[in-house]
Amino acid sequence: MKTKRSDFPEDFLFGVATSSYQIEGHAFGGAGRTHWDDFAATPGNVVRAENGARACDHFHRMDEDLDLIAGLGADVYRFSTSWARVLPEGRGAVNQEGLDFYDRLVDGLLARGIKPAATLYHWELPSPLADAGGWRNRDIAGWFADFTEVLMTRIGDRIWSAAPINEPWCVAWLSHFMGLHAPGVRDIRAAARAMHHVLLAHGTCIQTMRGLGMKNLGAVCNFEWANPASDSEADRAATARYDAYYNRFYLSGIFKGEYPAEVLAGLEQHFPTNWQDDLPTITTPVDWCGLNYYTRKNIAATDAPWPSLEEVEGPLPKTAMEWEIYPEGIGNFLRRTADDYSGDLPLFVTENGMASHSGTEDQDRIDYLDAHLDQVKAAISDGVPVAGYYIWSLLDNYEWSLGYDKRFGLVHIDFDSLQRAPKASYHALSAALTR
Ligand code: IFM
Repeated sequence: MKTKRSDFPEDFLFGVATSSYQIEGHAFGGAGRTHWDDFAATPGNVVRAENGARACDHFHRMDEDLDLIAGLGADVYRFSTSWARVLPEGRGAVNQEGLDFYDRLVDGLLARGIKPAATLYHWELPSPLADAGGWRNRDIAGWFADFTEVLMTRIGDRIWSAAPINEPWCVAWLSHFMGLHAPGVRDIRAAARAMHHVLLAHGTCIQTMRGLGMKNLGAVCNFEWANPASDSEADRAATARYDAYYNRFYLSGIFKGEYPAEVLAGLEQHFPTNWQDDLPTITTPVDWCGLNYYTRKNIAATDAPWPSLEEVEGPLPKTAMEWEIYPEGIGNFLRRTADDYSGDLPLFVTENGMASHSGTEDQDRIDYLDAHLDQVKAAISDGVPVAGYYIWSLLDNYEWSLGYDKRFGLVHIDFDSLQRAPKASYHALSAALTR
């Protein structure tokens, strides 16, 4: 690997990221049913109808996995907590075994000198809350605040940083407009409501954690660089619409208390009545901003109803996800986020990485990481306050509707034996991070 820790500022943090449903094994430890279990059980939604019932069995192998993080030389571990593991019905009765699990995880990290960075929601909504309308129901902001209170009353005193929701675009658009993630809805009004409610729940969660005295609270959004498929005016306007609902909507809400004009043009009629009254909650101050970045999309205009666009295949080399490799995108987004939204607040690349078919000899992953870290370095040289970088992911894991085939891990998982095998990228990174 070309990158070295010494290329970055002394206090720059390197970490790895995972999420609960993708690694833990949701059948274990008294967790409740989630809308991902339901979505995966519905024929046609997920490759081979795979689900997270066993995943990497991190629930029983946590110590081995924490040793792998320590062996890498990582400073910080970004994990998520499952709402249904803590509150199996989403509300009411607490599963003490779930709280005990996250308590052991946090203590296990601290014992190894690794900072715990928690994300409260990474997509596994408890099924009873999905029955009650899930992200379409405004009450979710209160349900989420209650979950936050229960969880963080137990572990918040030892958490280094926390973010409410991973990738609001996926929670809202991918899941309620495109229908590709649970709950698999394809409905513009549902999507608009989910977009607004996910931001409202972000705000109530931040307020709850502040109330508990927690510090270092942020937001984690995902970004795809939007590139016009041609130079035509129509394609450029379509690209601006894509950029608005994908990349700018959530930052605009959180940092400016407004929604982009291009989004209001298509969605205002579908937002909840008096949505503007929620903006003070949505803009509750945060301490940092996290960017998840993987690829760019090439956008062309169509005659379909708003947003009247489609993605077209681009010419760049692709990962196993068929995503174009476009490292410049992360540099562009870091600069734009600081310039237009977050100012001097620390920025973190909270996810970056690739799915590869190369097995344990994954030089392609090493090259991908080097190329993206070069862009992060350049942004820092330009004065952008980037404070850390997390690789997605520590382990090969459950890649949602694509099942277990898309391997993002620095560590290979044999999904029969559950044996862990560090890949070439793990060893290269471990050497790069040596102090
Ligand atoms: O696996 C996902 C993760 O859950 C959220 N961010 C993108 C990753 C790769 O698709």
